[in-house]
Amino acid sequence: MAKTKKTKQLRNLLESNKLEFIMEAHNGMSARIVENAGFKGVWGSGLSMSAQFGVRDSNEASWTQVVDMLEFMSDVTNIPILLDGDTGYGNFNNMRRLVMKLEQRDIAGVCIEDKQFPKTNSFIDGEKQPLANIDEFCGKIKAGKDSQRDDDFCIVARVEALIAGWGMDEALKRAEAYRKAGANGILIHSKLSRPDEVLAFAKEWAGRCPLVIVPTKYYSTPTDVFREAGINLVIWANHMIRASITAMEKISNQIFEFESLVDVEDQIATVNHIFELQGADELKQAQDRYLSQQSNINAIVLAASRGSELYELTEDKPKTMINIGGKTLLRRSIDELKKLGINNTTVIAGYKANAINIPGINKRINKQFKNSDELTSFACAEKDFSDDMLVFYGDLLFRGYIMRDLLESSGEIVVVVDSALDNPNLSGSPDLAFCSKKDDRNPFMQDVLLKKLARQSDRNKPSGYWIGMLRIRKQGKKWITKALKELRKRDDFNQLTIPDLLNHLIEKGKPINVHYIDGHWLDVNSLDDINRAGDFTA
Ligand code: SPV
Ligand code: MG
Repeated sequence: MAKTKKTKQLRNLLESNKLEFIMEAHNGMSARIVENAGFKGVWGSGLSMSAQFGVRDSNEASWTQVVDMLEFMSDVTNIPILLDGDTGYGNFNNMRRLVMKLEQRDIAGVCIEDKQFPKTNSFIDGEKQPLANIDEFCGKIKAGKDSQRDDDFCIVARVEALIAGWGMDEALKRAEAYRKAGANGILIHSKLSRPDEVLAFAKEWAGRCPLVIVPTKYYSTPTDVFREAGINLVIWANHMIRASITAMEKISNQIFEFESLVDVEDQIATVNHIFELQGADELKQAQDRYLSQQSNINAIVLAASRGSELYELTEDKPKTMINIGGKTLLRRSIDELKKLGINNTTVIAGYKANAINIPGINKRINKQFKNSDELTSFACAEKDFSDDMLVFYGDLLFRGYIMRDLLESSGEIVVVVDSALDNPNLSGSPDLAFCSKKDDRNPFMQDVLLKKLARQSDRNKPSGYWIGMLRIRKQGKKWITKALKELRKRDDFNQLTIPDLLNHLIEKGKPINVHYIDGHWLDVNSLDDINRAGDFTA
Protein backbone atom coordinates (compact mmCIF):
# COMPACT_ATOMS: atom_id res chain seq x y z
CA MET A 1 0.00 0.00 0.00
CA ALA A 2 1.36 3.42 -0.93
CA LYS A 3 2.40 5.42 2.09
CA THR A 4 0.57 8.66 2.78
CA LYS A 5 2.74 11.68 1.95
CA LYS A 6 4.26 13.29 4.99
CA THR A 7 2.58 16.61 4.15
CA LYS A 8 -0.79 14.90 4.03
CA GLN A 9 -0.06 13.09 7.29
CA LEU A 10 0.64 16.41 9.01
CA ARG A 11 -2.44 18.00 7.55
CA ASN A 12 -4.51 15.05 8.77
CA LEU A 13 -3.08 15.53 12.26
CA LEU A 14 -3.88 19.23 12.25
CA GLU A 15 -7.38 18.69 10.97
CA SER A 16 -8.12 15.55 12.94
CA ASN A 17 -11.36 15.55 14.89
CA LYS A 18 -9.61 14.19 17.94
CA LEU A 19 -6.72 15.62 19.92
CA GLU A 20 -3.37 14.71 18.40
CA PHE A 21 0.20 14.97 19.71
CA ILE A 22 3.60 15.58 18.24
CA MET A 23 6.90 15.26 20.07
CA GLU A 24 10.08 17.28 19.87
CA ALA A 25 13.20 15.85 18.28
CA HIS A 26 16.47 17.54 17.52
CA ASN A 27 18.51 15.11 15.43
CA GLY A 28 18.16 11.87 13.50
CA MET A 29 18.42 9.60 16.52
CA SER A 30 15.89 11.47 18.64
CA ALA A 31 13.49 11.63 15.68
CA ARG A 32 13.72 7.89 15.25
CA ILE A 33 13.07 7.35 18.96
CA VAL A 34 10.01 9.60 18.76
CA GLU A 35 8.66 7.57 15.86
CA ASN A 36 9.40 4.28 17.63
CA ALA A 37 7.48 5.52 20.68
CA GLY A 38 4.40 5.75 18.48
CA PHE A 39 4.12 9.48 17.85
CA LYS A 40 2.52 10.45 14.57
CA GLY A 41 4.65 13.53 14.06
CA VAL A 42 7.81 15.36 15.08
CA TRP A 43 8.23 18.91 16.30
CA GLY A 44 11.53 20.23 14.95
CA SER A 45 12.06 22.46 17.94
CA GLY A 46 14.24 25.55 17.55
CA LEU A 47 15.12 25.51 21.22
CA SER A 48 16.18 21.86 21.19
CA MET A 49 18.03 22.01 17.92
CA SER A 50 20.02 25.06 18.98
CA ALA A 51 20.64 23.41 22.37
CA GLN A 52 22.03 20.24 20.84
CA PHE A 53 24.38 22.45 18.81
CA GLY A 54 25.34 24.09 22.10
CA VAL A 55 24.16 27.56 21.05
CA ARG A 56 21.34 29.85 22.11
CA ASP A 57 17.81 29.85 20.73
CA SER A 58 18.47 33.26 19.15
CA ASN A 59 19.09 32.32 15.52
CA GLU A 60 22.73 31.65 16.30
CA ALA A 61 22.62 28.45 14.26
CA SER A 62 22.05 29.41 10.65
CA TRP A 63 18.84 28.34 8.96
CA THR A 64 20.78 26.12 6.58
CA GLN A 65 22.33 24.32 9.55
CA VAL A 66 18.82 23.74 10.84
CA VAL A 67 17.67 22.48 7.45
CA ASP A 68 20.68 20.15 7.21
CA MET A 69 19.72 18.62 10.54
CA LEU A 70 16.12 18.26 9.41
CA GLU A 71 17.32 16.29 6.43
CA PHE A 72 18.86 13.67 8.75
CA MET A 73 15.67 13.60 10.80
CA SER A 74 13.45 13.24 7.79
CA ASP A 75 15.61 10.56 6.18
CA VAL A 76 15.30 8.21 9.14
CA THR A 77 11.59 8.63 9.85
CA ASN A 78 8.29 7.95 8.15
CA ILE A 79 6.29 10.47 10.14
CA PRO A 80 5.93 14.17 9.28
CA ILE A 81 8.09 16.90 10.75
CA LEU A 82 6.66 20.29 11.61
CA LEU A 83 9.59 22.67 11.77
CA ASP A 84 9.70 25.41 14.34
CA GLY A 85 10.82 27.97 11.76
CA ASP A 86 11.19 30.87 14.23
CA THR A 87 10.35 34.06 12.32
CA GLY A 88 11.01 32.50 8.92
CA TYR A 89 14.65 33.64 9.18
CA GLY A 90 14.08 37.02 7.53
CA ASN A 91 11.37 38.63 5.42
CA PHE A 92 8.87 37.19 2.92
CA ASN A 93 11.67 36.37 0.50
CA ASN A 94 13.61 34.30 3.05
CA MET A 95 10.34 32.56 3.86
CA ARG A 96 9.83 31.58 0.22
CA ARG A 97 13.27 30.09 0.02
CA LEU A 98 12.78 28.29 3.33
CA VAL A 99 9.57 26.65 2.11
CA MET A 100 11.28 25.58 -1.10
CA LYS A 101 14.18 23.99 0.78
CA LEU A 102 11.88 22.30 3.31
CA GLU A 103 9.78 20.75 0.57
CA GLN A 104 12.93 19.48 -1.12
CA ARG A 105 13.79 17.66 2.10
CA ASP A 106 10.32 16.23 2.62
CA ILE A 107 9.57 18.37 5.67
CA ALA A 108 5.80 18.49 6.04
CA GLY A 109 5.27 21.98 7.37
CA VAL A 110 6.65 25.00 9.14
CA CYS A 111 5.47 27.08 12.04
CA ILE A 112 6.48 30.75 12.05
CA GLU A 113 6.05 33.16 14.95
CA ASP A 114 5.11 36.82 14.77
CA LYS A 115 8.29 38.20 16.29
CA GLN A 116 11.26 39.91 14.69
CA PHE A 117 14.50 38.41 13.45
CA PRO A 118 16.69 37.57 15.32
CA LYS A 119 14.18 36.22 17.84
CA THR A 120 14.88 34.68 21.17
CA ASN A 121 13.07 32.00 23.12
CA SER A 122 9.64 33.06 24.33
CA PHE A 123 10.47 32.06 27.90
CA ILE A 124 13.37 34.54 28.11
CA ASP A 125 11.94 38.00 28.84
CA GLY A 126 9.02 37.23 26.53
CA GLU A 127 7.21 40.44 27.35
CA LYS A 128 10.13 42.55 26.14
CA GLN A 129 10.22 41.06 22.69
CA PRO A 130 8.86 43.19 19.85
CA LEU A 131 6.13 41.64 17.77
CA ALA A 132 6.03 41.66 13.99
CA ASN A 133 3.82 44.09 12.15
CA ILE A 134 0.58 42.25 11.33
CA ASP A 135 0.56 43.10 7.62
CA GLU A 136 4.20 42.22 7.21
CA PHE A 137 3.62 38.87 8.92
CA CYS A 138 0.54 38.18 6.80
CA GLY A 139 2.66 38.88 3.71
CA LYS A 140 5.16 36.30 4.93
CA ILE A 141 2.42 33.69 5.36
CA LYS A 142 1.05 34.45 1.88
CA ALA A 143 4.52 34.29 0.33
CA GLY A 144 5.09 30.92 1.96
CA LYS A 145 1.73 29.55 0.81
CA ASP A 146 2.25 30.85 -2.72
CA SER A 147 5.66 29.25 -3.01
CA GLN A 148 4.75 25.75 -1.82
CA ARG A 149 4.44 23.17 -4.59
CA ASP A 150 2.62 20.55 -2.57
CA ASP A 151 -0.90 21.67 -1.65
CA ASP A 152 -0.71 19.75 1.61
CA PHE A 153 2.40 21.53 2.93
CA CYS A 154 1.29 23.25 6.14
CA ILE A 155 2.10 26.69 7.46
CA VAL A 156 1.18 27.23 11.08
CA ALA A 157 1.14 30.82 12.36
CA ARG A 158 2.22 31.29 15.95
CA VAL A 159 0.71 34.11 17.92
CA GLU A 160 3.01 35.62 20.54
CA ALA A 161 0.69 38.38 21.73
CA LEU A 162 -0.06 36.65 25.07
CA ILE A 163 3.65 36.00 25.72
CA ALA A 164 4.50 39.63 24.96
CA GLY A 165 1.71 40.91 27.20
CA TRP A 166 -0.46 42.45 24.48
CA GLY A 167 -3.65 40.81 25.72
CA MET A 168 -6.38 38.56 24.43
CA ASP A 169 -7.98 40.95 21.92
CA GLU A 170 -4.68 41.49 20.15
CA ALA A 171 -4.05 37.72 20.12
CA LEU A 172 -7.46 37.06 18.54
CA LYS A 173 -7.03 39.90 16.05
CA ARG A 174 -3.68 38.56 14.92
CA ALA A 175 -4.86 34.98 14.74
CA GLU A 176 -7.78 35.96 12.54
CA ALA A 177 -5.54 37.99 10.22
CA TYR A 178 -3.12 35.08 9.90
CA ARG A 179 -5.94 32.64 9.21
CA LYS A 180 -7.21 34.91 6.46
CA ALA A 181 -3.70 35.15 5.03
CA GLY A 182 -3.80 31.39 4.52
CA ALA A 183 -2.33 29.82 7.67
CA ASN A 184 -3.33 26.16 8.04
CA GLY A 185 -3.40 26.45 11.81
CA ILE A 186 -2.82 28.86 14.70
CA LEU A 187 -0.40 28.13 17.50
CA ILE A 188 -1.40 30.10 20.55
CA HIS A 189 1.49 30.32 22.96
CA SER A 190 1.40 31.08 26.67
CA LYS A 191 3.97 31.17 29.44
CA LEU A 192 1.53 30.97 32.33
CA SER A 193 1.65 27.98 34.62
CA ARG A 194 -2.09 27.59 34.22
CA PRO A 195 -3.91 27.03 30.92
CA ASP A 196 -6.44 29.82 31.53
CA GLU A 197 -5.50 32.20 28.73
CA VAL A 198 -5.06 29.41 26.20
CA LEU A 199 -8.49 28.02 27.12
CA ALA A 200 -10.04 31.48 26.93
CA PHE A 201 -8.50 31.94 23.50
CA ALA A 202 -9.77 28.55 22.34
CA LYS A 203 -13.27 29.45 23.47
CA GLU A 204 -13.30 32.73 21.54
CA TRP A 205 -11.59 31.13 18.56
CA ALA A 206 -14.36 28.53 18.33
CA GLY A 207 -12.71 26.26 15.80
CA ARG A 208 -12.19 28.81 13.02
CA CYS A 209 -9.16 26.83 11.98
CA PRO A 210 -6.98 24.18 13.71
CA LEU A 211 -5.54 25.26 17.04
CA VAL A 212 -2.14 24.17 18.33
CA ILE A 213 -0.70 24.58 21.84
CA VAL A 214 2.63 24.06 23.63
CA PRO A 215 1.89 23.24 27.27
CA THR A 216 5.51 23.46 28.47
CA LYS A 217 4.67 25.88 31.32
CA TYR A 218 1.17 24.66 32.11
CA TYR A 219 2.33 21.06 32.05
CA SER A 220 0.22 19.95 35.01
CA THR A 221 -3.02 20.52 33.15
CA PRO A 222 -4.86 17.24 32.57
CA THR A 223 -4.84 16.45 28.86
CA ASP A 224 -8.61 16.00 28.82
CA VAL A 225 -8.93 19.71 29.49
CA PHE A 226 -7.31 20.37 26.09
CA ARG A 227 -9.56 17.79 24.50
CA GLU A 228 -12.66 19.41 25.89
CA ALA A 229 -11.46 22.84 24.80
CA GLY A 230 -11.37 21.68 21.18
CA ILE A 231 -7.61 22.00 20.76
CA ASN A 232 -6.41 20.05 17.71
CA LEU A 233 -2.72 19.47 18.28
CA VAL A 234 -0.50 19.42 21.35
CA ILE A 235 3.26 19.91 20.95
CA TRP A 236 5.43 18.33 23.64
CA ALA A 237 8.09 20.83 22.74
CA ASN A 238 11.37 20.04 24.46
CA HIS A 239 11.14 16.80 26.40
CA MET A 240 13.59 14.75 24.39
CA ILE A 241 16.42 17.23 24.83
CA ARG A 242 15.61 17.70 28.51
CA ALA A 243 15.54 13.94 29.08
CA SER A 244 18.89 13.51 27.39
CA ILE A 245 20.49 16.39 29.29
CA THR A 246 19.45 14.87 32.62
CA ALA A 247 20.77 11.46 31.60
CA MET A 248 24.02 12.80 30.19
CA GLU A 249 24.77 14.95 33.21
CA LYS A 250 24.12 12.09 35.59
CA ILE A 251 26.25 9.56 33.73
CA SER A 252 29.03 11.98 32.95
CA ASN A 253 29.32 13.07 36.60
CA GLN A 254 29.24 9.48 37.77
CA ILE A 255 32.00 8.29 35.46
CA PHE A 256 34.12 11.33 36.26
CA GLU A 257 33.77 10.80 39.97
CA PHE A 258 34.32 7.04 40.11
CA GLU A 259 36.74 6.68 37.21
CA SER A 260 34.94 3.48 36.31
CA LEU A 261 32.17 2.27 34.04
CA VAL A 262 31.03 -0.60 36.18
CA ASP A 263 28.08 1.12 37.83
CA VAL A 264 26.77 2.92 34.79
CA GLU A 265 26.60 0.04 32.37
CA ASP A 266 23.10 -1.00 33.42
CA GLN A 267 21.78 2.55 33.30
CA ILE A 268 22.55 3.30 29.68
CA ALA A 269 21.59 2.03 26.26
CA THR A 270 23.64 -0.89 25.02
CA VAL A 271 25.83 -0.41 21.99
CA ASN A 272 23.66 -3.00 20.26
CA HIS A 273 20.61 -0.87 20.89
CA ILE A 274 22.38 2.00 19.14
CA PHE A 275 23.03 -0.31 16.19
CA GLU A 276 19.37 -1.24 16.17
CA LEU A 277 18.27 2.38 16.12
CA GLN A 278 20.75 3.09 13.34
CA GLY A 279 19.14 0.35 11.26
CA ALA A 280 22.14 -1.98 11.23
CA ASP A 281 19.84 -4.88 10.30
CA GLU A 282 18.79 -3.23 7.08
CA LEU A 283 22.42 -2.74 6.11
CA LYS A 284 23.11 -6.38 6.80
CA GLN A 285 20.26 -7.44 4.55
CA ALA A 286 21.45 -5.06 1.86
CA GLN A 287 24.94 -6.51 2.11
CA ASP A 288 23.50 -9.97 1.59
CA ARG A 289 21.75 -8.67 -1.50
CA TYR A 290 24.46 -6.52 -3.03
CA LEU A 291 27.88 -7.64 -1.86
CA SER A 292 29.68 -10.50 -3.54
CA GLN A 293 28.94 -13.89 -2.03
CA GLN A 294 32.45 -14.50 -0.85
CA SER A 295 32.29 -11.93 1.91
CA ASN A 296 29.26 -13.71 3.35
CA ILE A 297 31.25 -16.78 4.16
CA ASN A 298 31.96 -17.37 7.79
CA ALA A 299 34.60 -19.56 9.24
CA ILE A 300 34.34 -21.92 12.18
CA VAL A 301 37.60 -22.99 13.77
CA LEU A 302 37.58 -25.95 16.16
CA ALA A 303 40.14 -25.11 18.81
CA ALA A 304 38.96 -26.55 22.10
CA SER A 305 41.67 -29.12 22.64
CA ARG A 306 44.89 -28.80 24.51
CA GLY A 307 47.13 -31.05 22.45
CA SER A 308 48.70 -32.70 25.47
CA GLU A 309 51.32 -34.40 23.31
CA LEU A 310 52.92 -30.99 23.13
CA TYR A 311 53.58 -31.02 26.89
CA GLU A 312 54.63 -27.72 28.43
CA LEU A 313 54.03 -25.86 25.19
CA THR A 314 50.33 -26.16 25.85
CA GLU A 315 50.41 -25.79 29.60
CA ASP A 316 48.90 -22.32 29.50
CA LYS A 317 47.26 -22.26 26.09
CA PRO A 318 45.46 -24.48 23.61
CA LYS A 319 47.24 -25.92 20.61
CA THR A 320 45.88 -23.31 18.27
CA MET A 321 47.80 -20.61 20.17
CA ILE A 322 51.21 -22.22 19.70
CA ASN A 323 53.66 -19.92 18.08
CA ILE A 324 55.15 -21.12 14.84
CA GLY A 325 57.70 -18.88 13.19
CA GLY A 326 56.52 -15.77 15.04
CA LYS A 327 52.78 -16.27 14.62
CA THR A 328 50.25 -18.47 16.33
CA LEU A 329 48.53 -21.16 14.31
CA LEU A 330 45.21 -19.41 14.78
CA ARG A 331 46.60 -16.05 13.68
CA ARG A 332 47.98 -17.70 10.55
CA SER A 333 44.59 -19.19 9.71
CA ILE A 334 42.79 -15.91 10.37
CA ASP A 335 45.27 -14.08 8.14
CA GLU A 336 44.55 -16.55 5.36
CA LEU A 337 40.82 -16.03 5.84
CA LYS A 338 41.24 -12.28 5.73
CA LYS A 339 43.15 -12.51 2.47
CA LEU A 340 40.04 -14.16 1.05
CA GLY A 341 37.78 -11.44 2.44
CA ILE A 342 36.40 -13.70 5.17
CA ASN A 343 36.13 -11.59 8.29
CA ASN A 344 33.50 -13.44 10.20
CA THR A 345 35.26 -16.12 12.21
CA THR A 346 33.97 -18.13 15.12
CA VAL A 347 36.51 -19.97 17.21
CA ILE A 348 35.32 -22.77 19.47
CA ALA A 349 37.49 -22.66 22.52
CA GLY A 350 37.63 -25.00 25.51
CA TYR A 351 40.97 -25.69 27.14
CA LYS A 352 42.49 -22.38 28.38
CA ALA A 353 39.88 -20.45 26.45
CA ASN A 354 41.09 -17.12 27.82
CA ALA A 355 44.41 -17.56 26.05
CA ILE A 356 42.58 -17.16 22.75
CA ASN A 357 42.70 -13.42 22.70
CA ILE A 358 42.65 -12.49 19.06
CA PRO A 359 40.53 -9.38 18.47
CA GLY A 360 37.70 -9.42 15.99
CA ILE A 361 36.70 -13.07 16.34
CA ASN A 362 33.57 -14.55 17.89
CA LYS A 363 34.48 -16.95 20.59
CA ARG A 364 32.21 -19.78 21.64
CA ILE A 365 33.15 -21.96 24.54
CA ASN A 366 32.69 -25.70 24.70
CA LYS A 367 32.39 -25.95 28.46
CA GLN A 368 32.47 -29.74 28.35
CA PHE A 369 35.71 -29.84 26.37
CA LYS A 370 37.30 -32.31 28.81
CA ASN A 371 34.60 -34.91 28.33
CA SER A 372 33.57 -34.32 24.79
CA ASP A 373 34.87 -34.45 21.27
CA GLU A 374 34.77 -32.40 18.08
CA LEU A 375 31.09 -32.67 17.32
CA THR A 376 30.11 -31.18 20.66
CA SER A 377 32.49 -28.31 19.94
CA PHE A 378 31.14 -27.86 16.45
CA ALA A 379 27.57 -27.85 17.77
CA CYS A 380 28.54 -24.95 20.07
CA ALA A 381 28.73 -22.82 16.94
CA GLU A 382 25.30 -23.77 15.67
CA LYS A 383 24.04 -20.24 16.23
CA ASP A 384 26.80 -18.98 13.95
CA PHE A 385 26.00 -21.34 11.10
CA SER A 386 25.44 -19.48 7.86
CA ASP A 387 24.57 -20.45 4.32
CA ASP A 388 28.23 -20.56 3.40
CA MET A 389 30.82 -21.75 5.87
CA LEU A 390 34.34 -22.99 6.09
CA VAL A 391 35.07 -25.32 8.98
CA PHE A 392 38.55 -26.42 9.98
CA TYR A 393 40.72 -27.50 12.88
CA GLY A 394 42.66 -24.91 14.83
CA ASP A 395 45.87 -26.95 14.66
CA LEU A 396 45.92 -27.01 10.89
CA LEU A 397 48.76 -25.36 9.03
CA PHE A 398 48.07 -25.02 5.34
CA ARG A 399 49.09 -23.09 2.28
CA GLY A 400 46.63 -20.31 1.42
CA TYR A 401 45.80 -21.64 -2.03
CA ILE A 402 44.14 -24.72 -0.50
CA MET A 403 41.41 -22.61 1.04
CA ARG A 404 41.15 -20.39 -2.02
CA ASP A 405 40.63 -23.37 -4.30
CA LEU A 406 38.13 -24.86 -1.90
CA LEU A 407 36.04 -21.72 -2.28
CA GLU A 408 35.94 -22.32 -6.02
CA SER A 409 34.82 -25.92 -5.72
CA SER A 410 31.21 -26.93 -6.07
CA GLY A 411 29.06 -29.06 -3.80
CA GLU A 412 26.88 -28.55 -0.76
CA ILE A 413 29.51 -30.09 1.49
CA VAL A 414 33.07 -30.35 0.22
CA VAL A 415 35.94 -31.97 2.11
CA VAL A 416 39.61 -31.37 1.32
CA VAL A 417 41.45 -34.65 0.80
CA ASP A 418 45.21 -34.96 0.37
CA SER A 419 45.90 -37.72 -2.13
CA ALA A 420 49.64 -37.75 -1.35
CA LEU A 421 49.53 -40.80 0.90
CA ASP A 422 53.30 -40.75 1.24
CA ASN A 423 53.42 -37.15 2.47
CA PRO A 424 56.53 -37.18 4.69
CA ASN A 425 55.20 -34.30 6.76
CA LEU A 426 52.37 -36.27 8.27
CA SER A 427 52.47 -37.60 11.75
CA GLY A 428 49.70 -38.95 13.96
CA SER A 429 46.81 -40.69 12.35
CA PRO A 430 44.93 -38.44 9.98
CA ASP A 431 41.47 -39.51 8.92
CA LEU A 432 41.55 -41.80 5.94
CA ALA A 433 39.31 -40.80 3.11
CA PHE A 434 37.70 -43.36 0.83
CA CYS A 435 36.37 -41.70 -2.26
CA SER A 436 34.39 -42.60 -5.36
CA LYS A 437 37.38 -41.88 -7.64
CA LYS A 438 41.12 -41.69 -7.09
CA ASP A 439 42.86 -38.38 -7.67
CA ASP A 440 43.83 -38.21 -11.33
CA ARG A 441 45.79 -35.00 -10.66
CA ASN A 442 43.62 -33.09 -13.05
CA PRO A 443 43.07 -29.74 -11.33
CA PHE A 444 39.55 -29.62 -12.75
CA MET A 445 38.55 -33.02 -11.52
CA GLN A 446 34.95 -32.96 -10.45
CA ASP A 447 32.16 -35.13 -9.10
CA VAL A 448 34.31 -37.09 -6.69
CA LEU A 449 32.24 -38.16 -3.73
CA LEU A 450 33.35 -39.18 -0.30
CA LYS A 451 32.34 -42.73 0.54
CA LYS A 452 33.65 -42.90 4.07
CA LEU A 453 36.13 -41.44 6.55
CA ALA A 454 37.93 -43.86 8.84
CA ARG A 455 40.58 -43.76 11.52
CA GLN A 456 41.90 -47.25 10.93
CA SER A 457 43.34 -48.48 7.74
CA ASP A 458 40.85 -50.72 6.07
CA ARG A 459 41.82 -53.59 3.86
CA ASN A 460 41.44 -51.22 0.94
CA LYS A 461 43.94 -48.49 0.28
CA PRO A 462 42.40 -45.09 1.04
CA SER A 463 42.16 -42.40 -1.63
CA GLY A 464 43.85 -39.91 0.67
CA TYR A 465 43.73 -38.11 4.02
CA TRP A 466 41.02 -35.70 5.06
CA ILE A 467 43.00 -32.67 6.20
CA GLY A 468 40.40 -31.37 8.63
CA MET A 469 38.84 -28.71 6.44
CA LEU A 470 35.44 -28.54 4.81
CA ARG A 471 33.11 -26.14 3.04
CA ILE A 472 29.38 -26.13 3.74
CA ARG A 473 26.76 -24.35 1.66
CA LYS A 474 23.07 -23.65 2.25
CA GLN A 475 21.61 -27.10 1.64
CA GLY A 476 24.58 -28.72 3.35
CA LYS A 477 23.91 -26.58 6.40
CA LYS A 478 20.34 -27.88 6.52
CA TRP A 479 21.54 -31.49 6.33
CA ILE A 480 24.00 -30.84 9.12
CA THR A 481 21.49 -29.12 11.36
CA LYS A 482 19.15 -32.07 10.94
CA ALA A 483 21.97 -34.59 11.49
CA LEU A 484 23.05 -32.82 14.69
CA LYS A 485 19.51 -33.12 15.96
CA GLU A 486 19.48 -36.83 15.24
CA LEU A 487 22.96 -37.49 16.63
CA ARG A 488 22.28 -35.54 19.81
CA LYS A 489 19.83 -38.24 20.77
CA ARG A 490 22.63 -40.78 20.91
CA ASP A 491 24.20 -41.56 24.27
CA ASP A 492 27.65 -41.32 22.76
CA PHE A 493 27.11 -37.87 21.19
CA ASN A 494 29.96 -36.48 23.28
CA GLN A 495 32.37 -38.98 21.76
CA LEU A 496 31.48 -38.20 18.16
CA THR A 497 33.76 -36.42 15.71
CA ILE A 498 33.34 -34.49 12.48
CA PRO A 499 34.13 -37.68 10.50
CA ASP A 500 31.28 -39.38 12.39
CA LEU A 501 28.98 -36.57 11.28
CA LEU A 502 30.11 -36.86 7.68
CA ASN A 503 29.72 -40.64 7.71
CA HIS A 504 26.23 -40.22 9.14
CA LEU A 505 25.33 -37.87 6.28
CA ILE A 506 26.74 -40.34 3.73
CA GLU A 507 24.61 -43.09 5.27
CA LYS A 508 21.60 -40.82 4.87
CA GLY A 509 22.44 -40.56 1.18
CA LYS A 510 23.75 -37.02 1.20
CA PRO A 511 26.52 -36.30 -1.32
CA ILE A 512 29.78 -35.11 0.21
CA ASN A 513 32.09 -33.79 -2.50
CA VAL A 514 35.85 -34.16 -2.46
CA HIS A 515 38.39 -31.53 -3.34
CA TYR A 516 41.78 -33.19 -3.86
CA ILE A 517 45.09 -31.57 -2.99
CA ASP A 518 48.64 -32.80 -3.04
CA GLY A 519 50.39 -32.02 0.25
CA HIS A 520 51.10 -28.51 1.57
CA TRP A 521 49.42 -28.91 4.92
CA LEU A 522 50.30 -30.08 8.35
CA ASP A 523 48.36 -31.10 11.39
CA VAL A 524 50.34 -29.97 14.43
CA ASN A 525 50.17 -32.90 16.85
CA SER A 526 53.64 -33.37 18.27
CA LEU A 527 56.92 -31.64 18.95
CA ASP A 528 58.25 -33.16 15.75
CA ASP A 529 55.43 -31.49 13.89
CA ILE A 530 56.49 -28.15 15.33
CA ASN A 531 59.95 -28.59 13.91
CA ARG A 532 58.48 -29.56 10.58
CA ALA A 533 56.10 -26.62 10.78
CA GLY A 534 59.06 -24.29 11.11
CA ASP A 535 60.33 -25.57 7.76
CA PHE A 536 56.82 -25.38 6.39
CA THR A 537 56.41 -21.71 7.13
CA ALA A 538 59.95 -20.69 6.22
C1 SPV B 1 10.64 25.56 20.63
O1 SPV B 1 10.47 24.39 20.91
O2 SPV B 1 11.71 26.00 20.21
C2 SPV B 1 9.56 26.51 20.75
C3 SPV B 1 8.56 26.28 21.75
O3 SPV B 1 9.57 27.48 20.07
S1 SPV B 1 9.00 27.18 23.12
O4 SPV B 1 10.35 26.89 23.44
O5 SPV B 1 8.06 26.73 24.12
O6 SPV B 1 8.83 28.59 22.81
MG1 MG C 1 11.26 27.85 19.11
